[in-house]
Amino acid sequence: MANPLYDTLFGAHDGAPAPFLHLPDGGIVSHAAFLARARAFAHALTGLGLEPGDRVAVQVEKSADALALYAACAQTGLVFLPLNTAYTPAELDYFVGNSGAGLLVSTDEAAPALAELAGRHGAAHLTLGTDGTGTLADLAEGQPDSFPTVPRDETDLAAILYTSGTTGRSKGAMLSQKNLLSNARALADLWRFGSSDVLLHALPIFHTHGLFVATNIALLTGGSMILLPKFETDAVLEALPKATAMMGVPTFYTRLLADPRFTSETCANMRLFVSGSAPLLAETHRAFEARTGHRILERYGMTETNMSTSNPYDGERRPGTVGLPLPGVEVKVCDDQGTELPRGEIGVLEVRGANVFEGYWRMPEKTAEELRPDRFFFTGDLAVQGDDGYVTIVGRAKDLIISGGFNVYPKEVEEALDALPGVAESAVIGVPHPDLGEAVVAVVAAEPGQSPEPAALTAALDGKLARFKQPKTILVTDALPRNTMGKVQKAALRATYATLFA
Ligand code: MCA
Ligand code: AMP
Repeated sequence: MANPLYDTLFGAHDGAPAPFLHLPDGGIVSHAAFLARARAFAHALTGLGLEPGDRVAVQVEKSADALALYAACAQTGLVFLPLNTAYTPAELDYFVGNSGAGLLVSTDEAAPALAELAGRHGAAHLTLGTDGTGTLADLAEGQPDSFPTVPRDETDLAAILYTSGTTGRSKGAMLSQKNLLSNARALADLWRFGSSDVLLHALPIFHTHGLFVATNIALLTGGSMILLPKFETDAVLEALPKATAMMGVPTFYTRLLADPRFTSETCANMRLFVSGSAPLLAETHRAFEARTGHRILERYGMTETNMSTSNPYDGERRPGTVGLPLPGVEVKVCDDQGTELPRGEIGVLEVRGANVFEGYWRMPEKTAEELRPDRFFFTGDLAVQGDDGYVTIVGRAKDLIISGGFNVYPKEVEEALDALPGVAESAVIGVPHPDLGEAVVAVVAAEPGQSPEPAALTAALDGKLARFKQPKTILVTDALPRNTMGKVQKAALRATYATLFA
């Protein structure tokens, strides 16, 4: 195959009149029309002088055109680099600089701040709106209807997704065509997706979950998606009766359950609900089944590994577990030396397979720290595997907070807080939250004689950190609790504030 990713996900549906996207305004985009739009974008991109392997950084709202840009990158051999729409220009600066992107595509609204930023890094800058507007759309106007797909190998990079780390700057996870395709095939097969499926898509499209797990499966199988701009309960309740499948973070499911209008009737046409990105409480699983008769299928993955385990479609979907390794994926639970532990013991989960990424962009040392020479990837998640193979995620060896499915690394928030006047030091923790699963909370020790106001600290973080990373609550104290070694006792803080949002 000349370009496995493009040919398999996109080109296979060339000319197909079947719907691909059902839009919020009632419009329908067929596979054929979607691909025609992608070809026009492909001409626009190559017309800028971009070469295969160049990175295209994209911070745009969710839309049919945003997905067509992803398809155009696949067809031209460009590396798609999607960015959270919540990131501030200060955060974006790093991603554009570190990736050496040749092009930054942003919204019109962000253009004034980002055009200068792109120029500073030697990247071109274009805009893309949600309604067919923007300078990329202008360039696509009147382009020829055909485009010769650029040949690529399955080991070539398809995408880079930045993930934060417990220390230091974010790392760009390099995902090859093989990584994406092998996972899409395994999941579509396991979850029985077909061309008649209608996937309700309310996730963002700048992460693995919404972009690769959801969209790639619909593309691979020639199905369609109801493309909602975001999760909003009313819109989801209205769309659900027309859908056959939905994928979401646990917050989607707790929000649906909190609404009495959500009943088994709403799900009359549904065959599958999938959850991931954060732990789904067993009680949510049970309440969902009691309300709808559906057993949510929980799966587990990471940006670096795509999906690694899943509960079965036909067999037992066991609440509180993330199921069995996917076909072609090996998992093992190890001690901190990397030695495999007997079944039933808790350790760090390691993963190997065609799903596992190629390494961190231009960070060979970081890659070597987490990707072992035998290609097992160190996930940083604490897990236990039963004799029957089912994996349960029991915690995290890494200092990570997952809020509503978004990852927040305490270190990044602590560094931003520590730099503010009146702050001696800070400890950022995740506290159980009924809606978000975990909420970001900061405990700040004031400098002697100072009493910084929480509201002023929050205001000072604006523009520095995306809002989802900002603490929902900042508590000011005289000193942080420390153990005899002088280390801040985050576990004690978590226990103290465990019921803050109860
Ligand atoms: C929005 N806000 C949040 C979050 N989302 N705060 C904390 N955590 C969040 N997740 C803040 C906004 O900054 C804003 O703050 C206020 O909440 C309202 O914003 P809005 O956009 O209306 O929020 P929402 O509609 O309530 O969004 C919550 C959400 C959304 C629906 C849970 O965050 C979401 O769709 N999450 C899914 C994330 C996801 O796809 N994760 C997959 C990555 P203010 O009022 O202060 O301005 S993980 C992954 O891909 C791995 C591989 C995997 O396994 O899947
Ligand atoms: P990300 O870095 O955004 O790819 O997030 C990956 C992390 O999300 C994993 O390392 C886990 O900590 C967490 N995660 C994903 N799916 C699940 C799940 N089903 N249960 C528990 N944690 C999960």
